[in-house]
Amino acid sequence: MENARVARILGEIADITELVEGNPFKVRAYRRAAQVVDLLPGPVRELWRNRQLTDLPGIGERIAAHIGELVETGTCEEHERLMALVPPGILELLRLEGVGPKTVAALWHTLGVTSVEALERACQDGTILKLPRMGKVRAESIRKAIERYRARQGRMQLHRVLPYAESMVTQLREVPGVLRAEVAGSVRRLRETVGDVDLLVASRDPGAVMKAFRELPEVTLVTAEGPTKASARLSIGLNVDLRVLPEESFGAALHYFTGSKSHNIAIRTRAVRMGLKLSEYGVFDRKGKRIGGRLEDDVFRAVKLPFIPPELREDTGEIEAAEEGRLPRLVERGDLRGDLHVHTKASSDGRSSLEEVASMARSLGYAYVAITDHSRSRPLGLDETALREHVEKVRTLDRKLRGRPHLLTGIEVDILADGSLDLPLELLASLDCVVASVHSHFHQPREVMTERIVRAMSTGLVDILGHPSGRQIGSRDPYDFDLERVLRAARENDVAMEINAMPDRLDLNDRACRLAKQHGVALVIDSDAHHVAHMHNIRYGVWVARRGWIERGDVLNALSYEELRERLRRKAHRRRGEELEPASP
Ligand code: DGT
Ligand code: CA
Ligand code: CA
Ligand code: ZN
Repeated sequence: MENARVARILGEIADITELVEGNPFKVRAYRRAAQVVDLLPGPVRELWRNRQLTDLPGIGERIAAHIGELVETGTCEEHERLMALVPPGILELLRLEGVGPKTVAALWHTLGVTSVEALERACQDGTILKLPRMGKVRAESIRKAIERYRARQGRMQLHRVLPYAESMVTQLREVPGVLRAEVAGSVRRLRETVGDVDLLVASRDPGAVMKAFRELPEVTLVTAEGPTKASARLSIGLNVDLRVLPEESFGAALHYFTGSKSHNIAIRTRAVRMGLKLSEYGVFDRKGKRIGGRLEDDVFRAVKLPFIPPELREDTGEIEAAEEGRLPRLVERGDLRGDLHVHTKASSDGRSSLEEVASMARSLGYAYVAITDHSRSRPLGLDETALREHVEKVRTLDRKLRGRPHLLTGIEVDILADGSLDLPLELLASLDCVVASVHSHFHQPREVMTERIVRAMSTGLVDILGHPSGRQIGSRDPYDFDLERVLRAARENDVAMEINAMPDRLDLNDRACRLAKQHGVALVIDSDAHHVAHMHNIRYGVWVARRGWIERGDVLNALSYEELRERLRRKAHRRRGEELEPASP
């Protein structure tokens, strides 16, 4: 419930420490802990109450105690102590790309600049040039960073918002007189970021709903209120809009407020062409007589279309597809038969044992899971010898498990700067599943990065390209590469593109997934779990796939174990064939 808040406060402890005390170990520890908490699929409160916090990677006794304090009291002494040391607003400066703690400290002490607004002014009137080592080029890049910051401001990642939205809906459903309550807007469409939360309620007693809304623990400040509408600020710093309607309008309103706006406009235009009027209150005929609106499907039926899943409602071809009966049957969480990218304790940053991974896979209903730890170039990654030993362990446990679930041997092998793979090819060829990923030299020029990835795939040894764009939402932009060129090479070499389900990656994103499908490239929805708890995050990847029009048949890990084996085996055969008979240039 409050993971996002706990993560934010741990992150602020890191930021202020970096600014005023500068102990780099402490900074790194808190930053890492913030990320771990942020990516947890369940409430951090439960882990604290069950004394399981210190099982998590990067959470020691000290940080666990802070989290406990936060969970129990809402504040934490260390955070308050540090906050008192810096002017309010200064931490926001650290959110600007290319502005680090050294610059922020200089801005503060030399120019008295302690907020984004003040920095913007300093850029405009040139006072920023008084800072040591600050030239026109650097000043301009700071100005651009402020622009980008403003553009992304106010949107929040879906996984941080969803628990709040769900909790509010659950509480509103309990209010006397309430018949239905749903989340609409971008949250229902499962967009990766959310501008505000839209809630809809059908009730016989709007007054009771408004009162209950004001009293929701998630709501901190009601900013506008009428008899059937309200807007408020949430504790996580986002707005929420509430609409209360009579039951007969609920379906029409659900369609309208689910959006997107451009989808609505297209549907409404279609309705007008058919001589109908469509609004959030219902569907009406030429004479103004209500012909539907109680159910969302009334809207689609009135305009003679099948139901379009909310994830597709972006006016990017879904209406035409619906008309022609070619709407995709979107992949579902239940279609997935396994996870092909999971880390264990064997390499640096994994925290769960093989046995724990196997047992989590079993409890998720998987038939198989691939063990893909890091290769030698990453700190404490596996070298040849370590990988051979690890593979033996995986095979031994696999025999013991007798298919509950099947374990696949594998690796997440680094694609080195020149496109070569980080381990000997014969060794990679002996594994069941090879994920290859870029983890370094992110700033290569476009052509170099593209060729690097293509070269790695043309070894014929790569089954999956891991987190293909390298982005980390809110902290690292995707690297510059030619996605279409990579997709063509993926198709030629039978490489699946990963949809990495880590909520701060979601990589590929929805649009790129759709492009991959159009290129005839398979997708694979992976957790990239570094702790078994992360394996639950797979749902975020499923949502990206759904927004990318992906069906079960496009997804590698929707194959049964036998089908998957057959496919990996075919690929291995082809590989050997090619070695005997090198392809002509
Ligand atoms: P967000 O909040 O930026 O993540 O995105 P949405 O889609 O949730 O947008 P929001 O909250 O502004 O509005 C919710 C829905 O209400 C939107 O998806 C479609 C509908 N809507 C809002 N404004 C208009 C409008 O001017 N025309 C039409 N046709 N629909 C609108
Ligand atoms: Ca919204
Ligand atoms: Ca809204
Ligand atoms: Zn990786």
